Amino acid sequence: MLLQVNTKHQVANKLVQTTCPYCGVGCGVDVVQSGGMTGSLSELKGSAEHPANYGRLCIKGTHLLETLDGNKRLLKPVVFGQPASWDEATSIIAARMKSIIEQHGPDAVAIYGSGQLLTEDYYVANKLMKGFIGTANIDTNSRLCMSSAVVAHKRAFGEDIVPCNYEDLEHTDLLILTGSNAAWTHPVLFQRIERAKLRNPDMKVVVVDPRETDSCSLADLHVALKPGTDAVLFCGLLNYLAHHNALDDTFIQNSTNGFAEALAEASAWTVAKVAQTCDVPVAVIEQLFNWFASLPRAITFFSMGINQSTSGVDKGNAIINCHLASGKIGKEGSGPFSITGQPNAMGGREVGGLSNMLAAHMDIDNPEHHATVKAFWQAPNLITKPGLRAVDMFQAAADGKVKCLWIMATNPVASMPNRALVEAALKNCELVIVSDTAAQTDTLNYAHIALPATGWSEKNGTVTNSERRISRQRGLVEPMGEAKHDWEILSMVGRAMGFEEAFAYQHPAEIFAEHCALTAANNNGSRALDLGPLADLNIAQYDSLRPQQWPLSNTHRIGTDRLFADGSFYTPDGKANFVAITPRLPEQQTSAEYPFVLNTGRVRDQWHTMTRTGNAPRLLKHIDRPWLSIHPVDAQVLDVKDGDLIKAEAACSGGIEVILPVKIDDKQRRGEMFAPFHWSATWGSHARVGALLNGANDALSGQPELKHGAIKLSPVAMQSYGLVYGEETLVNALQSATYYYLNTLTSVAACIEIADQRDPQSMVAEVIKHLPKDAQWATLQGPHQLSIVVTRKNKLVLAILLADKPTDIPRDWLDSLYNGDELSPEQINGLLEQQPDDAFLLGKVVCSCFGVRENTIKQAIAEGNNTVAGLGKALKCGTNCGSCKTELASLIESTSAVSKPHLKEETTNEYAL
Ligand SMILES: Nc1nc2c(c(=O)[nH]1)N[C@H]1C(S)=C(S)[C@@H](COP(=O)(O)OP(=O)(O)OC[C@H]3O[C@@H](n4cnc5c(=O)[nH]c(N)nc54)[C@H](O)[C@@H]3O)O[C@H]1N2
Ligand SMILES: Nc1nc2c(c(=O)[nH]1)N[C@H]1C(S)=C(S)[C@@H](COP(=O)(O)OP(=O)(O)OC[C@H]3O[C@@H](n4cnc5c(=O)[nH]c(N)nc54)[C@H](O)[C@@H]3O)O[C@H]1N2
Ligand code: SF4
Ligand SMILES: [Mo]
Repeated sequence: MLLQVNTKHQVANKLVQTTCPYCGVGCGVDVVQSGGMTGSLSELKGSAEHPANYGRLCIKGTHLLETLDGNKRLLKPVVFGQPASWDEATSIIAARMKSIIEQHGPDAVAIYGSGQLLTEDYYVANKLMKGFIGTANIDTNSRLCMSSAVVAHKRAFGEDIVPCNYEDLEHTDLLILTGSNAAWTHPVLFQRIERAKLRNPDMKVVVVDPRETDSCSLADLHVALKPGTDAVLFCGLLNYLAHHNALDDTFIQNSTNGFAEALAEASAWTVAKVAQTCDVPVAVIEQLFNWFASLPRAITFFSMGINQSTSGVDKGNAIINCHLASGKIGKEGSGPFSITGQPNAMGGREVGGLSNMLAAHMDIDNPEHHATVKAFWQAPNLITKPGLRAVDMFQAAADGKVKCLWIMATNPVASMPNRALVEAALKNCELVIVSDTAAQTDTLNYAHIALPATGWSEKNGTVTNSERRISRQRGLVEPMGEAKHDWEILSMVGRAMGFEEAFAYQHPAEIFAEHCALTAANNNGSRALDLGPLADLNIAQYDSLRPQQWPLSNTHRIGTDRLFADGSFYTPDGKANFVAITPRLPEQQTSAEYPFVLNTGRVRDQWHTMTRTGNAPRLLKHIDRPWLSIHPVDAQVLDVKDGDLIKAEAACSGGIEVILPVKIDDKQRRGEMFAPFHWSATWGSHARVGALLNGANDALSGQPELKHGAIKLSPVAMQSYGLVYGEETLVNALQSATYYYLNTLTSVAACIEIADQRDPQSMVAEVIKHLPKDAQWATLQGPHQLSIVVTRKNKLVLAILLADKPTDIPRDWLDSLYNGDELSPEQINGLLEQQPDDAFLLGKVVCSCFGVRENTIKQAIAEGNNTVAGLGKALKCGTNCGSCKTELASLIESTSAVSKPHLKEETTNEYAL
């Protein structure tokens, strides 16, 4: 009998593998594709065999498919406000750019790109600018992210190389997380660390962060240091190692330069002086130093709390110095581990996508490298000098020197410091081109030409993760609308500018092959980045490329797990360099007028400016609003309570008002405030945190100091507070009626939180003007609140719930009433009285995957389920993506009142240094 083959099923369902587009962990993702490239995607899971994640995903990765909303996409090119064809758009860009170059020279043109571009996109952008247009004015948001680590690597190792790999995290004795909240920002690595500690309970984890973050759930020690003092801490460690017989003299002798000078500079930093300067108890410092000196293996995992600093490069080298001195590098479970933020920041570094790099880890000022690249590209206009770095690029645009700025895959109006300057720069430019996937961003508001780019699931190419592993991001569906790939758009413009041959690409495989060939050109072992063995892949081989770690051996095509294992480095004499460090304070210092430190960063479920994660309602459940966290003692002094609005001002605000709801938080130091930077003007009338940071940056790396602003605060008195919830068009119509709003979208309806200087009663007239004619409405006015509930055929259309003080009405409750069912009279009354029923009083959702709420969890803990695994068994929470496990652990800790013996003491901290 013939076996019946169900061909329909085979065509319909295919398991495809790709890579998550968010963080630098670079997790492999499996998706079921139904109906081919024009079909649909479902059943997204972590790839079991991908070495970055072995099947795990965090919450952002898990909910990727929910972010692909076509309504939020830019679908057609728009040129000076009018829809245009691609030919029109690219020929206008080429003509305008050529005329600007003719009049003002190539440096009047700039590209501001992104670590979220694929390697192929990046390669073409870099080649076009540096080889053909003839300017190095191509920089990226990676400047804001890891440029300090790049310079620290180059100074110490001779090349921008991250020596460690993820497995090292599982084979170490001491893991220091410094300036990293990995539990929220690199969650899959954090899960790997968690598992490693379970397997080896002797492994020590130390968190160095002014705030007690969720990452502390795993910490044996939390060093809550005064912000900006990490270089002091690591200089002190170097000094301690020298005095405690913990140096690797042979390694220092054979493999390094400059030890004596570095130690001499660090010798002033005794434990007592470190403790005093970092404002941490002596016992805490001693414990950390003792562990580093005595445990055989140690990793220092560092991120934005180190890099985003005016002395970020020095901090990186202060860390590397300690690893070189103790020989804790190039060995399993040891090394300085700079963790990258964006999915392809590493790929960008590989192609040379920053303004001070040439290409393929080759240098602008090296004549041999220059000759190699010139010949390889057949470049008519190869650059001879570095270009502008991000902050300077926007300054140059504001000064009229840069006249054409092409912004690609980044949202600088929201994410750069000194928003006032960035806005002025874009207003001043003759031509602003923005390539984005989203239809609305703060930056698109300034675009003369908006170009729709393909996004994740459509894009096709490669990315490199934090451990140098190259993976494929595969095209799974056809581009939405008229969107084109970034490399395609750049190539079209390149051809329209007359460089037909150099930009004739038809497929990303051709670009990848060319990039790999360039890394191998005249290399002969002089650069670790040698992808030569991949330079001859054809399209089919490229399509089936499996994750690869570089450097690649010519014979075996396998990655070298750990670099520097042989004690040799990529400097001219093959030795690593110690760098003598004199710690410096942050430049944005507090003063009598601006007395508070502003720290900024990330939350667990949002990605940057929320153009993607903001589309997934589930990702807004963990935290649904911006905030400014304030220590309870400061709150008392400022006379503010949870939910009150507070205005933040900095010397550089430039008239941009920033107003945020207060969150009282005793997990940070007095005098220091924290705000997430995710919410932008697209998400709220006054959520523009970048306006509070002045753009001060590291002279060596150009990386801005985003963790240390100086601000003053004043409570904002409003007469009315509340929210408007319901049909999107009605809610939007009411935005104009509000002075202040936060904008969040729930699963089914639109919702804005508002505050207004008018009292609730006098707002009514304004509100009623907008009510739909075909609807019924009921109001209830009490002494302190006013509600309007609008229904159509008894179904909820709009609810306006106002009060004379901040309210906290659960969005989920409103969602459940807006489900298309008729409302009961009790439900309408509940709404009018602004009183949710019992089911909604169970607290916020902690586990978004299974919708498990805080109070349910606390109840279960009280009943004896005081392990994360136990809670998972009882309630399922934490058993899918696992992102909430750290929060479950903190709930267990706070609820069961059995706290770990953290080596922490109350210290009194003054505001000023
Ligand atoms: N959920 C989520 N994950 C992300 C991202 C996201 O947007 N959302 N973005 C990705 C990107 S691009 C990046 S760069 C990474 C960033 O990842 P992280 O660097 O982990 O994230 P941040 O929240 O910016 O900052 C980390 C911590 O630095 C601390 N810090 C501030 N000042 C100091 C200091 O002086 N010393 C020390 N030691 N610590 C300090 C802050 O309190 C904060 O907890 O996250 C990546 N992952
Ligand atoms: N205050 C403060 N500011 C910060 C930071 C901080 O800690 N504090 N962190 C800094 C850091 S580390 C980073 S990395 C930056 C991140 O800041 P941004 O890069 O500005 O943030 P994103 O929201 O990721 O912006 C990416 C944009 O590209 C679009 N996009 C997505 N995919 C594609 C694509 O394939 N092609 C194109 N053309 N567009 C695409 C998105 O819709 C979005 O508009 O923020 C920096 N700014
Ligand atoms: S940790 Fe999360 S955001 Fe980062 S790559 Fe993995 S799934 Fe994506
Ligand atoms: Mo970043």
